[in-house]
Amino acid sequence: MAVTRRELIKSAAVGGGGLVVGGVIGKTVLGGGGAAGPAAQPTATGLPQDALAIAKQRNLNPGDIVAALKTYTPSGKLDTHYLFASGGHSGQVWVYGIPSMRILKVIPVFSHSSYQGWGYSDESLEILKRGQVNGKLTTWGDTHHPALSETKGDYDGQFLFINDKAGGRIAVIDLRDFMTKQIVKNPLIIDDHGGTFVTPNTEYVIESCQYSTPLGWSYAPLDEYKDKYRGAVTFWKFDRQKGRIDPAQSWSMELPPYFQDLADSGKLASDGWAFINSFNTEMATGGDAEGKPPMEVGASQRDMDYLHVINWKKAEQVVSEGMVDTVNGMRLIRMDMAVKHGLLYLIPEPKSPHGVDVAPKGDYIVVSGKLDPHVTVYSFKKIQDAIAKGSFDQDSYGLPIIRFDDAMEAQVQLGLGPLHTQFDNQGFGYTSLFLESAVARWSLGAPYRQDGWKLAGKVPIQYNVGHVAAVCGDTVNPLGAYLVSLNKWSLDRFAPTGPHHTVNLQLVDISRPEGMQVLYDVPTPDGEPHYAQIIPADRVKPVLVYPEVGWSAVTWSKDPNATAKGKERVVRNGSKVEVFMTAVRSHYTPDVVSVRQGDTVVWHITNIETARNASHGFALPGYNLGVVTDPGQTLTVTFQADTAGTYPFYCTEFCSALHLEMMGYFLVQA
Ligand code: RUQ
Ligand code: CUA
Repeated sequence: MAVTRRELIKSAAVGGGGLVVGGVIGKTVLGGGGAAGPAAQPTATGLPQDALAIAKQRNLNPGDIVAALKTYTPSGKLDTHYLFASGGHSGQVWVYGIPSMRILKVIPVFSHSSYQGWGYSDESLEILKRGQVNGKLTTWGDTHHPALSETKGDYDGQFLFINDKAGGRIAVIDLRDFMTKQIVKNPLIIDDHGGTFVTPNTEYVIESCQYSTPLGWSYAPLDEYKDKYRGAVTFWKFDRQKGRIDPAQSWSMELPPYFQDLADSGKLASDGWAFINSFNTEMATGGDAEGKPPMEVGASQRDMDYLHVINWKKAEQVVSEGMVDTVNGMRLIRMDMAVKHGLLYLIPEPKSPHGVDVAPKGDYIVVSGKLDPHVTVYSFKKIQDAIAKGSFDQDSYGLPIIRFDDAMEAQVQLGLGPLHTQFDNQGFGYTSLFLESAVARWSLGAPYRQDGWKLAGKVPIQYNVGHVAAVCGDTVNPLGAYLVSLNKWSLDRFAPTGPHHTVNLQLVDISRPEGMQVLYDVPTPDGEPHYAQIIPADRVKPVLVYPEVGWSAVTWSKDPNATAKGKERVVRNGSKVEVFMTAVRSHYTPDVVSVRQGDTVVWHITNIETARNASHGFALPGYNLGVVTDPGQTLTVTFQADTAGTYPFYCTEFCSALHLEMMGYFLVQA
């Protein structure tokens, strides 16, 4: 039945959005009242149509309504910021929009994604293979810390780096198409944690070890821990022109087998330096079955662990002069060289430290001890003065230890279980309090604020907050506005879904001097984000279709196997069959491919669409193959036709009204 324009208008007038919005703005919220009349009748949702009546029935208080108005993003309106969050042991990266907290994309990195064909195309498999660990194709990861590329200490929106704690690996994602382009395996360490952090012009991507092993993780018994086990930090050289890490230009520094933890790069005042904290300077190795203290007890005996302070500019010099060993192909500065050339210093830091965060001007370094109610603030100037003065203590490896009182600027009591700190544009720091389930706001001393180092407020968080991320909150120009707390436990926040609970991300308004306000909760569907970064959306400039038809997302140039319309073909060469196929709504050309059992099939697919959104999938049941081509993209799948049979292939993306007809036959004759 055709609907007339008049009927449309009439239906809109009775129940439609226009009237209700008018009611909210014009009458209910601003003007009050207005619960009478037909709009007040409950609908099938059980809710009345009048805004104030809805608020009343849903038990929304004025704060809730303000939060809703600050986050609600009407259909068709875009978010103003991107949040790039690690996906924890999903091995992926997630992209959210702020303030709506809508999930925009999952970027497959270390793990397969059948939705995006990641790990099934030759191109993505090749990237995963280069990142193999111990010669094993490693199809998952534990992503922790995303780092946006920086220019002069500000996010430039070009690249994103992410580490895999479980594999000691780093990935490079190009934000032109939000795709992973490279995975590098660290040849010295089997796991990492202090990655990724970039130097202010993305000269280097920093990755440091977590759990010590002999370098290259060769075997050594635990009673040789002190002599044979080591930590390490790697400075991966980033080639911005190529958009790739260059392992040949990268180098590492040997560190003591203290479990290195979070890291941060110096900037402005401290440009050229890097900071890494550590725990287990006790060098505990477990052994509870033999009557030794359990690992976590053994690793928490001392009151102080060590902040590692590294002069990477000078280290770069030492590397270029060849004063290095080469271990597994990686240039390595040994500890004795580091001491000799003044590249590495330690500073005591209290008490099972976790986060280390450099303040926006690079002048202060903030360390959080998980078992200490304070954050400890070190002055970079004091550190430099202590180095110049040259009176140090020494650890058992002969590394110089700067005395705590010589380097410490302030200790600010915040609460229980401080972990990670971000900054805003008002001279405040924001520190997660894990044990207290809160975020503390505190004022930095001069030159940031005149009111001195002190706590300035807290907001409760649901629950067990790990990292926090504020807008550009770890750059030289933090912008304040929003903070997202990445909470480990959600407990009672969401409708239950069985015993495995989701993680909870909370959006917090930090723009108001009078206090912070939690605006919105969002459950994460598949992983545990550790760190995240927030960038204004207009700094990221992705392409909407690939620049030319026949484009390789990997080489960012025309793919030699691109197939133009009309040039589709099947080429047999002995037992190798090469298919040059195009995909366009709603057809594959060719749509019948016949081979003989045992043939090697190399199947090139070019999506010849130039229209935004017109992606086509390619599913080949029976061969465990499923890939997706985006508009303009060419990719390849190679496989052995090892099992005879009749295999319909089809498009997995509902691309058109004739999407179901977008299929063909792959015939394998015995
Ligand atoms: S972290 S556990 Cu950044 Cu607090 Cu990895
Ligand atoms: Cu192409 Cu569905």
